[in-house]
Amino acid sequence: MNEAEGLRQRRSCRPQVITEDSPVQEAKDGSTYSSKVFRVTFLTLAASLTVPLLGVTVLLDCPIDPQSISLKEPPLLTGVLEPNIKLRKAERLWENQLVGPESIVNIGELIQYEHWQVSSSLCGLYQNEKVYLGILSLKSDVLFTGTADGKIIKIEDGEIQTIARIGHGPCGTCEDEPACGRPLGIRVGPNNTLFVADAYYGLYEVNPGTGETKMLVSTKTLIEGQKLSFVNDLTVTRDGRKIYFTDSSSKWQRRDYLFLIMEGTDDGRLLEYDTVTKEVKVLMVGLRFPNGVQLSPAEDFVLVQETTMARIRRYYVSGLMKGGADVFVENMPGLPDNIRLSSSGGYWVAMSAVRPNPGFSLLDFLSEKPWIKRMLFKLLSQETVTKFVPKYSLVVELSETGSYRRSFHDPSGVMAAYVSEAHEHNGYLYLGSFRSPFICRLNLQHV
Ligand SMILES: [Ca+2]
Repeated sequence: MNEAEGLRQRRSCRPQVITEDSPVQEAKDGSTYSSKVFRVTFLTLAASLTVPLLGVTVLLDCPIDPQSISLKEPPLLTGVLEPNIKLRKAERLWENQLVGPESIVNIGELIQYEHWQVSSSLCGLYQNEKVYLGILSLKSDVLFTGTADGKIIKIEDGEIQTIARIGHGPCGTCEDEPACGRPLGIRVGPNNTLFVADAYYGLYEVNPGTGETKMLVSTKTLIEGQKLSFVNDLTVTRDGRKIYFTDSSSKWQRRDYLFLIMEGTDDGRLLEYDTVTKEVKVLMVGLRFPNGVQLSPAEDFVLVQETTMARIRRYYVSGLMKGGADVFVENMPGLPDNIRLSSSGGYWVAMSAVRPNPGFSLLDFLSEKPWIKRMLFKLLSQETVTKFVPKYSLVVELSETGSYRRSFHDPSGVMAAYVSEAHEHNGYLYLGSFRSPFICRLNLQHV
């Protein structure tokens, strides 16, 4: 129904309210004049608002086709999952100097160089003399991350430097994102080369010294007849031969991640790229928002975060179970993003949305009510719906078998917001974020 029709309805109802409330009728049914006026006015008002609203919701297109998803009751936040404020002990680094550092790696560089001293001559009359002083070694800790404005940056001695860019500007809005590019997962391969998963462009190798980029898998190439629309994360074998990576959806792009979650789209895949044969294989299909990936320390399986289902799947890549798959952790207390190794042989999992229990979980409430989701997205934008999802940052450490070891919380995301990854390095957890303008660093000795 359009606005003009709505107005016509309201106009046709109003006069009747006044004229029908005659003293004769009042005497017949015994009700007071004022209560009847109130009742009729209320019903008229309700009808005049409901009818156009229903009309609008029926006529409007819904951008998603929501599926009913069955989730178990969320786990109780007790024991090791008991809420705390340990994440608030983190410190913010490089605030407002970078945006959305989703994934983080460190390269501990051992730089060796010959040290010469040049003795200068007076007024350049004589040729300079170089005196050899020996080999000098310098251990430098360098951090790399990909940001929301499409850059791959290097942070050394506190200084931020852009080393590469896979897409091109302008950047900054959702419309710009496909051309700008969005580096998400980042890993270090053998010889300190970087491997990057760009949501819009695909899989790339980046030279951290020169910034030279080399395309490995393009999103323009169909893989088994299906396109890659949302390349998310990657994990690399120690020998650099195989790269396992996720494509979260072939329908939705990164900028529409809320549509992907709310629709429950199940077209995500786990893929394998062979750096020698250059072949891409599909290992898993039918995943609902496959996100972070991590090879086990023994490199016998790959863990895949299945965000919409709040669980971690496992795919065996070697040994007797090769080609098999099972669930590593089910029914998690939040929606898992990236997963990284912990120094104790387990895994760090970052979550930016939790499923509180006790408490109300909007995501669980909506999971089996596709009609509410349809109505919601007919009327509201993704950005508006996002505001209804409470901000809550949660990082859990899992043991090698998938049990919870410890958890760090920041209810309301006061210090660490929108966490996407927990990367452990030298006794610290570096917390990546898909939208915050900083990196958080948590000293593990203080929690
Ligand atoms: Ca991710």
